[in-house]
Amino acid sequence: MLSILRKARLKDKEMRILMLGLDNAGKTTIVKKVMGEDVNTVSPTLGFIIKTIDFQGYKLNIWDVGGQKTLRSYWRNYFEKTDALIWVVDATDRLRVDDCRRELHDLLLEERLSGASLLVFANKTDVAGCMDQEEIQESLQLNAIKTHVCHIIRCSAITGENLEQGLQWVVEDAKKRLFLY
Ligand SMILES: Nc1nc2c(ncn2[C@@H]2O[C@H](COP(=O)(O)OP(=O)(O)OP(=O)(O)O)[C@@H](O)[C@H]2O)c(=O)[nH]1
Ligand SMILES: [Mg+2]
Repeated sequence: MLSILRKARLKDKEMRILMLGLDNAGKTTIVKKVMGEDVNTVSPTLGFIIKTIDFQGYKLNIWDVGGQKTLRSYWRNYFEKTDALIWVVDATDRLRVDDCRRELHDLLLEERLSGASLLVFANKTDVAGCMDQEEIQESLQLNAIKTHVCHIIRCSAITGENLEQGLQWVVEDAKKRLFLY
């Protein structure tokens, strides 16, 4: 039933994307940059923000949810009807990479997210000395993920590098699934 509804929405060229990750990862900055808004005025998200982006003929409803520790228990309120999950990682934050892995793997156990594909944005790669894609892939144990289609891409919300390529993957992957059912 869920897959039928999902398919119907995809046919309408509309997708619901849930964007999560630890606080300070750059989720809100990514959304702002994609929308062409000023990225110098972001502040921590205390609830959630929904932004609709028109992307290659698709209407992407992006749910950007605050990642502070005290807010993470609310993430579950946003799982319903998610077509794709975007997990944003701060590539400069080596100290919390274990935290980041735990939160991600916990999330993937959630049944309501079982049909969603996963894009990992390795963000802030404009910063010298940050973790590279391979290091993040290892630290987050992305290769161990068997339950979801998973793709990692390095990006920068400040320069805009690879943001569109990331969304492109999400849309392409959704299109592929449309023909699977
Ligand atoms: N250098 C650099 N800084 C970034 C990048 N993306 C975000 N930042 C900075 O990181 C800080 C946090 O960004 P936010 O977008 O608020 O992070 P968030 O993930 O939305 O955080 P919460 O809302 O608390 O969950 C801000 O000071 C941004 O300017 C990036 O790609 N490169
Ligand atoms: Mg935010």
